[in-house]
Amino acid sequence: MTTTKTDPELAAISSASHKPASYEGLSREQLVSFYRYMYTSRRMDDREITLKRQQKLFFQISGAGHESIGVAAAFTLKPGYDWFFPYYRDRALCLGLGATPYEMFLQGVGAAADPSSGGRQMPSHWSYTRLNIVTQSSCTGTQILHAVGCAEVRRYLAKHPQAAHKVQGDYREFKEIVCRDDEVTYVSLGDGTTSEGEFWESLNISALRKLPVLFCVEDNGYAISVPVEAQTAGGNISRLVQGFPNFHFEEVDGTDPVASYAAMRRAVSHCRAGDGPAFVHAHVIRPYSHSFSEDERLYRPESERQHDAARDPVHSTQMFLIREGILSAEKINQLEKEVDEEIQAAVDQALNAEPPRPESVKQFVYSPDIDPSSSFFAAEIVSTDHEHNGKKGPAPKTMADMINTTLHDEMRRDERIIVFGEDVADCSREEYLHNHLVKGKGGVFKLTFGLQSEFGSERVFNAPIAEASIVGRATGMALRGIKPVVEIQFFDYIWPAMMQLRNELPVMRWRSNNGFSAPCVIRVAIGGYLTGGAIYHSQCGESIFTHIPGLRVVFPSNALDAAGLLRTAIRCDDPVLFLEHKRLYRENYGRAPYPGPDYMVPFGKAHIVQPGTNLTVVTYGAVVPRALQAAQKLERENSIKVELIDLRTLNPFDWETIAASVQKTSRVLVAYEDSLSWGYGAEIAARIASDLFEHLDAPVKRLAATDTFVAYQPMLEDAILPQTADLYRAMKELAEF
Ligand SMILES: Cc1ncc(C[n+]2csc(CCOP(=O)(O)OP(=O)(O)O)c2C)c(N)n1
Ligand SMILES: [Mg+2]
Repeated sequence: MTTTKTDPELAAISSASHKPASYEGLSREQLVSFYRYMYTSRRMDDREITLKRQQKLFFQISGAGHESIGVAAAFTLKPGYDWFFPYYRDRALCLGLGATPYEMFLQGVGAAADPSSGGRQMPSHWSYTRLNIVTQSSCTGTQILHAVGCAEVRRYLAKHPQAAHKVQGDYREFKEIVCRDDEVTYVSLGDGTTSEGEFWESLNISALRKLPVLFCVEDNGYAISVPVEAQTAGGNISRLVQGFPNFHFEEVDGTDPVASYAAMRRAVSHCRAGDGPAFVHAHVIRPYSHSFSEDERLYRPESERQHDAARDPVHSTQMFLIREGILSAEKINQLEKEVDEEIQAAVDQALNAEPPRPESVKQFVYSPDIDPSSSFFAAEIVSTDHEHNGKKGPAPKTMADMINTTLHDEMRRDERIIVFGEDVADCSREEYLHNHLVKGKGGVFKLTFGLQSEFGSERVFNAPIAEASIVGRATGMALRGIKPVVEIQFFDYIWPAMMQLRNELPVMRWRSNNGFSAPCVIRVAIGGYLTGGAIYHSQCGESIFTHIPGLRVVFPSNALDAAGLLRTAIRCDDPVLFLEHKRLYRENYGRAPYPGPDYMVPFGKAHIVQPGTNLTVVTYGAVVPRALQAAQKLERENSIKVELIDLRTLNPFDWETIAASVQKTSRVLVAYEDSLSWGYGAEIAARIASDLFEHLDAPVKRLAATDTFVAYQPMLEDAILPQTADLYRAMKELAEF
């Protein structure tokens, strides 16, 4: 037995939910077409397995046993209208929606013309832009949060239809929004995947926001070798999810085409009507091993496999058609012959397809349409003539105020921007705000203060404490053309979102060969020097993210740069991790007058904080003011002139400015707040050592935190993080080397 349900129970589910005579609204012709898709799907799996044995493709994972529920979903949803986040067993679904066998074989052979990924992803990693089938990864469960974010777009545009308008001059020029007011977002997953936290986060948020997400759990009783009773408490996911409000629930024999169709139809109609999410739990089988690389006979006895085989949906549907007099055995033979010929032709064609060019590997890591390093983003400061303290000229703003003002500016300019995160709203209980009973919070650092009051609760709202979902939902929204500017409250708590930040958000464009992309901004409060911040409120760790291709990483050191860089981050077409140093939020250093609502700073352009001739210091973030103090003291006391470079953005970074400076000074110190070993400065130091060796008169030096955590006791914190005195000493030693 592979499920906790007994056969009579399954039979009861099946017969209770369909009346054979009317086939639940499926016509006889539709049933024939239903079977055709099922048979095509199975034959394609078989064919791929043969091709894999012949080493003509490189991997195989089958959708065998999942065909009925897949085609049922395809028959009840609309390709290019509804949205699809399928998983790897959804071949039959994708065929039913309009993907062709040829397209699928192209992915198998890794052809340049593979519409899903251009040879970048394994087979069965579906992505078809024309059908709204969104690129998927191999990670179990990450896609569910994307589906949630995607479904939120319908909810948002219902209230803000103007947001869909196309606008020239920023990412919107390249991001079409098409949204239907009754669209449904389908997402599928296996029984094992229901153990992932992202699944539960998705259920919660879909229920909370009454989103039109159709969850389809394809329960084949196994997750590789782990049976469902060892995976799911009580062995049945339906029982566990019953308490979520606003859901429509179905539990169905997913090998039965008519019952599957009926269940899907009810689920779709609940979602379409806007009544909330739906949950279809389909009991299916897995007649083949997990994948080609796996042998299920190691953990499943022959008797159990035989038992599964008796429920094979392709076989039982064929029998059903004959029994009902819908197709004769002869007609079935003819249909199967036609399909076999179609598959043969598709294989022949795919085997002759060109592979991708090796030179193409760097394409689509970033947007080909907007280069955030270009001079387009070098917008001028517009001076504003306000009075302040009786003096002429605008009041200098802190970095915190400047970020807040920039968010206000950009939200006024661009209705596609949505802000959410933990505590970012002014007040979730809107009536308190409206009745002026409270002033509002607007973030633990108050950076988003007043946004909800100005732009409303559909544009600015609190998210559950679930960081993966903050990034995953943002990804799903951004895929549709919305621009989420979300907040992770503390860098120290970014780690639950790591899977989304490493394997999903920055990979969308590359893995779909530019079919999909998810430009959005993740604002994160980072860093120490807090006097009491301790281990879990002081972390850096930026190099972990600069190591991720596809993700822009920004780290401003002053108010003006924060405004200019945040604007570039929002208007550009790539995902951006925007790191805001908490210690700099309200510092006197780096305050600046408001530069106007269009001020931008391009990425990858460092700022020379002060020019010098004896020594170069390369740094960023909160080390900048400390290094400046040290450099000024060094000049005062020792007449050593330091050229201080503030990188401003870490990916991309400004190699030209570093190289020009080191060629001039021949000595360089790379300083950063994070712990020394494997840190961001290691890459810069290695590059200087490798490319500028002949220009150096001294070894490349690094100064950074100790290889420990950041302690609470201020004396320990001082000893751990690089201080002005440490910087002074290191600069002096290097200058005197
Ligand atoms: C996050 C993550 N962990 C582990 C894996 C390896 N893995 C791939 S499929 C799989 C089992 C999934 O089981 P289930 O969700 O039941 O889907 P099924 O393959 O049975 O259809 C595992 C553990 C993965 N791909 N992603
Ligand atoms: Mg499974």
